[in-house]
Amino acid sequence: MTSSSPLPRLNSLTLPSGSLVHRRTVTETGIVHLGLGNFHRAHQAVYTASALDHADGPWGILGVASRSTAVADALREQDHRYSVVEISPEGSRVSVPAVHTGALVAAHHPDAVVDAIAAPGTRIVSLTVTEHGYTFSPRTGHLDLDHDGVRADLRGDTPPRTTIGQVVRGLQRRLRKHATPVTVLSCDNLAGNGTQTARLVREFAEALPRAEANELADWLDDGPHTGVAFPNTMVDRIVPATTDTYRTTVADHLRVRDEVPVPAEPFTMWVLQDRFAAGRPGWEHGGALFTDDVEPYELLKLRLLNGTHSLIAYLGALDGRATVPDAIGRPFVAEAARRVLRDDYLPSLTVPDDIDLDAYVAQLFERWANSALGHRTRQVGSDGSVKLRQRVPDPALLQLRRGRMPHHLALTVAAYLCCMAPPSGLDPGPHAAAMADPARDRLRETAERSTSVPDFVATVIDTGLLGDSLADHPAFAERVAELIGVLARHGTAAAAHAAAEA
Ligand code: CS2
Repeated sequence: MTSSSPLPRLNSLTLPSGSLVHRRTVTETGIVHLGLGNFHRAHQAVYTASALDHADGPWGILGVASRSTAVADALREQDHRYSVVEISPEGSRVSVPAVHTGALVAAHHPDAVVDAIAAPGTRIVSLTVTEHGYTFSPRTGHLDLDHDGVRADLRGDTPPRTTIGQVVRGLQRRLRKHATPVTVLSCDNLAGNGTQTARLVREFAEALPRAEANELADWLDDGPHTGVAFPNTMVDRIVPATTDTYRTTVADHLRVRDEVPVPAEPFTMWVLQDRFAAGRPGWEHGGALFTDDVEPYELLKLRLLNGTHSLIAYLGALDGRATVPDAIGRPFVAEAARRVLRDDYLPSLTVPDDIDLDAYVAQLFERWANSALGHRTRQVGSDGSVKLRQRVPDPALLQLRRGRMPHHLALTVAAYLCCMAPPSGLDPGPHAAAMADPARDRLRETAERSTSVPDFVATVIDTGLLGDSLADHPAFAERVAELIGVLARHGTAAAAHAAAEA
């Protein structure tokens, strides 16, 4: 804090005037949102605030955190207010969306989540649970029926704990009580996120005892009786983790204490299919774009931004860089980013007519270089086993089938594996060590059992780290292994040069 006298806590009474505070009082909950992290609070919530500024509607949001109590507790203490701090090199801009009507923690109140999804007033169930939260098998992409949580949720003797379990049990209760239509809206970085969510939901429903499966089948079917819509969406805004710096910024700007502000870049984009079963807020008033054909936008963003982001994070971490702007500031990382984007991702894309590609790419580099944001390599590098599955295999296969080696996609996988299970002689450093990943232990065990780096990479690819199909192209695993060898012997920059020179 910059002030010596303690500041009052942000809440509905201390909302200061003269700042960017949305002053409405939202009372009716129409949206149940699973995943109360920073991204949702700086993206969908902000669009919802703009929609409600334009016209009232029943679009208050009940935010559901999966396990962590910190945000939900703080929000309750702050009458569900928090601030969004937009950070650019030119300065910060603070606003308070004020669209949440409640906050709960699913792990503590699992049945309340099912009830909320089933409530007649709920029109949209939205999700930002990260790639990891969808409990699909990285190998097959299907619902992971061996996952302990999925198995428990299918047995159903306790309230559901997985996202897909919560959604299906909520829909089941809804169907039994009143069968009012509802939209399930995935806002995560999955290719075809609505389509994938619909499939995972149906796979869960089909794995239930026959009578329950039959009961749900019609309602979930994409046919005339369907009661549930699953629109596809492309979401984009870089949102780092909260630190004390941002709490101080809010204190300076608003003269109140906010324990859970959300930092975000100024850029924001949302493209959605307009297929809602029970209405939606006027998100277009916040700048959202509605179109029938979301896929080209999704793939453009998922590959050019997210795919390249992964390479920047892994190379940067191995090079000792804590943040994405520090990493992209290294000329060899910037060059590798340019090459993966242009040579390996771009040929797999159809660029939407309204996107000026050169401007889009130039803007990506500016966004990554936003040093005021301090986005950490460890944050982008976490959960690589589930993220890379969405980013790398399809464009890699396209190139391999055309007879071309996607060297910088191989470099992405090589750098990722060096962060997770480094070959002997390589110290990946603290930023790689801090990356959380559900596959880390398995990758280490595989490395220990392997006779050589090529043997390790082949096993990892053959056992489906990037889906099934790359196993048909052993040259890809060989190239990954070569680049790991260069990285271990000569360093990160040398590996990037080796990828570029091939
Ligand atoms: C990042 C994304 O962590 C990651 O994997 O690539 O979170 C990225 O910052 C957002 O998708 C930007 O919209």
